[in-house]
Amino acid sequence: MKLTVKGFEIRPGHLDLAAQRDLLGAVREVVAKAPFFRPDTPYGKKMSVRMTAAGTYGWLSDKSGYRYVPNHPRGTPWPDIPPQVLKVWSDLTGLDRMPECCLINYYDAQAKMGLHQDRDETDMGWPVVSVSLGDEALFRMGNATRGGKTESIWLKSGDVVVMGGEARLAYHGIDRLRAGSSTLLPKGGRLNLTLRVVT
Ligand code: MD3
Ligand code: FE
Repeated sequence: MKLTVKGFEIRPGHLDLAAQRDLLGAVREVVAKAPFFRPDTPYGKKMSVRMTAAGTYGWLSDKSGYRYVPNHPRGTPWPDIPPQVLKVWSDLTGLDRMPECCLINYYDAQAKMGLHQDRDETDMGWPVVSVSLGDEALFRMGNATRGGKTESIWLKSGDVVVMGGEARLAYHGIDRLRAGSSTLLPKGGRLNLTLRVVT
């Protein structure tokens, strides 16, 4: 099924295998400096998705809520966003302004992300760019208000999505992974990079 929400632009296979491996190498360097952690939700459970970030800000969830912070929970600044990642942003958005956050989500075979809006950024006029690496994931998107119809699409390794316009404020989430659908990550699972202007 093709998503029909205005402002949702998918580039299937934007990254070839060599580019995916190159990005994966860059992500591993970030993760070596800023290890994955499982954020606490404000309602007391841990998220099933593991997270870390690169850039001047990383996104954090804990008992006090959601926000962007300049440091990893261990107290060190987030690593720089790798140049290969910035190139994806520039190539797809054509913007002069660079993203301030590259959130890195890791999904194991059981992980999922409930329907939510991304609204912790100052200006929702900037697009969000998402890069999928590894196992395929069932992405679901609704509208800017809760409830109502949703549409689903499988995001595959190398796909890049640009969310702007109405899609920028649409509810979205990840229902499940198709475990074993990609060999990019030796231990399986899925990485998602989301690039955002935060301030
Ligand atoms: C639609 N990540 O990090 S990426 C998130 O696959 C997030 O890890 C999912 O939702 C993931 O917040 C979905 C696709 C995506 C990212 C940001 C969006 C879709 C979006 C922002 C607004 C609307
Ligand atoms: Fe989101």
